[in-house]
Amino acid sequence: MRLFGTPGSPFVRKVRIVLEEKRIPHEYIVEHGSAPGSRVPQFNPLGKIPVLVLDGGRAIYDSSVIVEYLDGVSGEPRLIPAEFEPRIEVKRWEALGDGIAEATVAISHEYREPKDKQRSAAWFERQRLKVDRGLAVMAKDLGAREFCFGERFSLADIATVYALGYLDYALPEVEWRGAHPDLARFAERMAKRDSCARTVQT
Ligand SMILES: N[C@@H](CCC(=O)N[C@@H](CS)C(=O)NCC(=O)O)C(=O)O
Repeated sequence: MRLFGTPGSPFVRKVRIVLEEKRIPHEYIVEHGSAPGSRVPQFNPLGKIPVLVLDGGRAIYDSSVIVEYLDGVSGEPRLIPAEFEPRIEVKRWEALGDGIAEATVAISHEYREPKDKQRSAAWFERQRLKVDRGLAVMAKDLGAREFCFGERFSLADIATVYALGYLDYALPEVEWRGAHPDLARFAERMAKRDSCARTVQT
């Protein structure tokens, strides 16, 4: 199978951590959907990365569906619980990670526009609130526990890793560590994990 993506994308990192955790053989192709001649739109009509292309040519997107596919077709370690309630809870963490990452992507892309073309201060404030409120809920729900959900590493932990990692990468001025020491402690521990260390955005 082939994964199309770029190292800067938090959603691609999500999938790469899952591939590493589950040791699934694959080819990682660094390609953005809007690059001239990109093959991404041919596999994902939305032109977005990540997109996973199976050996027979079947394409899977977006990152949530890819992760569910990878977890379903391979064995241990299971990253999404099979049982209904735990499954919903882990997927809620994923939604939170995605939402924080989406708001961070939106802010950092907007910063690249010339000052006079940028959106209003109210728009920036709305995006920033998504990040701040999202982090506060992550911190509260994690508390002093070792893992975001249950007693073992899961997609909930991965969601927190790519959301916080992308924040550091794209908006380093957001000082979340001081406000959320539990998240800081968690991030420090996760940074030592192979799958997280190998996919870190620099
Ligand atoms: N919900 C999608 C989001 C993917 C996404 O927004 N990818 C960005 C890169 S971070 C992209 O390809 N953007 C190009 C575009 O929107 O045209 C997922 O989880 O895969």
